[in-house]
Amino acid sequence: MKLYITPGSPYARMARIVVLEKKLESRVETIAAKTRTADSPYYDINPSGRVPYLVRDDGVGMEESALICAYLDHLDGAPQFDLPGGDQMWESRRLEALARSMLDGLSVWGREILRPENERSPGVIQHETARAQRMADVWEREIGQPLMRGALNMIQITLACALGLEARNSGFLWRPGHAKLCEWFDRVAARPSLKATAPPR
Ligand SMILES: N[C@@H](CCC(=O)N[C@@H](CS)C(=O)NCC(=O)O)C(=O)O
Repeated sequence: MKLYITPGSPYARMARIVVLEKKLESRVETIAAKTRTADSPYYDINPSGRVPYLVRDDGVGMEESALICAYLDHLDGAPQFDLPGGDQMWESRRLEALARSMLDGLSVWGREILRPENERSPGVIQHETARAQRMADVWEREIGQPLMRGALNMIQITLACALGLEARNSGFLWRPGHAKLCEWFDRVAARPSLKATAPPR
């Protein structure tokens, strides 16, 4: 299989973490794609131009980090990162949505600061800065949840990839006042799969 990524993409990082956690390196070739470039040859592979993108062994391509992570996790018939069902179903899905919401906002902010300075929108940056602060406050309250403390799952992977964007965005200062979140993040970020996929600064 081929997994198309960019080194700085938090969504691609989620898929890269699953590859490493599931020891799929020999089955999945990770390829850096040229995104956001007119006429990139990558558009012939994935017309949306986004990463992550997984081209399966049968040649069929799939996008969306959640789908790709689930597919990779299920390859061996023993998924580890699925959210629980039963009594915990709605709570786990609520938390996953909360982590995804934070990540989506940070990605909008990240895209804005990658634009040439004269094209950046101060309004968008202000809006996303405030959203990220509010979301860090929420997560400081939620981080003690058993689902965030137990075995690695998709909620934890998503939140860790969101908070890890501090490396790429000097304005994303989520640590002050969030001691529990710092303790949680630093512990999860020390896992080999997270260290190996840490975004470039
Ligand atoms: N909802 C998608 C989001 C993927 C996404 O936005 N990827 C960004 C990189 S972080 C991208 O490929 N951007 C290139 C572009 O927009 O052309 C997912 O979860 O995979």
